[in-house]
Amino acid sequence: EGVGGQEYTLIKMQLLEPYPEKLKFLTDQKIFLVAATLRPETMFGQTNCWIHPNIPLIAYKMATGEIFVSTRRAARNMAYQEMTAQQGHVDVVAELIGQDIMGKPLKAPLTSYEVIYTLPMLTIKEDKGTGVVTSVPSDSPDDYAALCDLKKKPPFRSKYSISDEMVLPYNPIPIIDIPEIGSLAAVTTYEKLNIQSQNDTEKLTEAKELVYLKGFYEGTMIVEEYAGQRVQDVKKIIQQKMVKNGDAVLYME
Ligand code: A2H
Repeated sequence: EGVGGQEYTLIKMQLLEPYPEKLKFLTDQKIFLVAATLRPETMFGQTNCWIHPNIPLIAYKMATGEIFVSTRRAARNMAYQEMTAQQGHVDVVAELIGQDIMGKPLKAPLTSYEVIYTLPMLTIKEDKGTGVVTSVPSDSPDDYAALCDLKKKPPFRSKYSISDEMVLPYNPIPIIDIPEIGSLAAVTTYEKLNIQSQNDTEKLTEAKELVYLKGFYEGTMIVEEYAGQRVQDVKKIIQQKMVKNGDAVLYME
């Protein structure tokens, strides 16, 4: 678990009050679920935030005074990247599991949805990124498959106390156009390969191979201020803008 390999952008998804039971004592303090992404330019298309119901998470204080929520492993890495007040030390304020903050409202940068919700994804890995994943179903087959599972299966929603309003109004937002695939690449590919669920691993691997490379190398942005620009040309610009605005931080692992 060394520092210095992959660079992720951590998207600060702000938890809205009233806070869930386990975080109530932090009322009036700013709390962010921090989602690790390799595709900061896709944040215009966020529809929800994925967490795993059973993965342990912690809330901890950053050098800025803000509270972050992630796996303990990611927090430790941040403590060695000058993000916590004391080098190598994590100031833990609460211990949770995903389900404790499931179905909660968030405010996320760049997306056109004013409020989005934490929803369950069962394929999240505990040992990668922060354990918190932002969902962009227009461009990520994993995200679209998991969103479809929730939309298609009311018992899956109720199992995790997710209400219809947290899922049904949220649809993929066209943000990137890819030649021959179109502007909802993940949706088109999911349908073409007849993917059945988020556990349809083989087909999802194939879908991701089709969508990711083409999206990055041949994709063109179609959101207003970046319309017509190539994905690879705006990725860094959009990342830096979010960092400057306090909506994101960089993180290595
Ligand atoms: B990406 P890599 Cl639109 N478990 O963000 C499972 N998946 C995780 C994760 C975890 N613990 N942490 C991060 N991820 C996802 C956006 C996106 C992403 C798009 C397209 C492709 C894409 C929206 N979700 O990733 O194993 C996050 O999803 C392509 C690989 O470090 C993160 O970026 O390569 C990506 O996987 C990191 O995966």
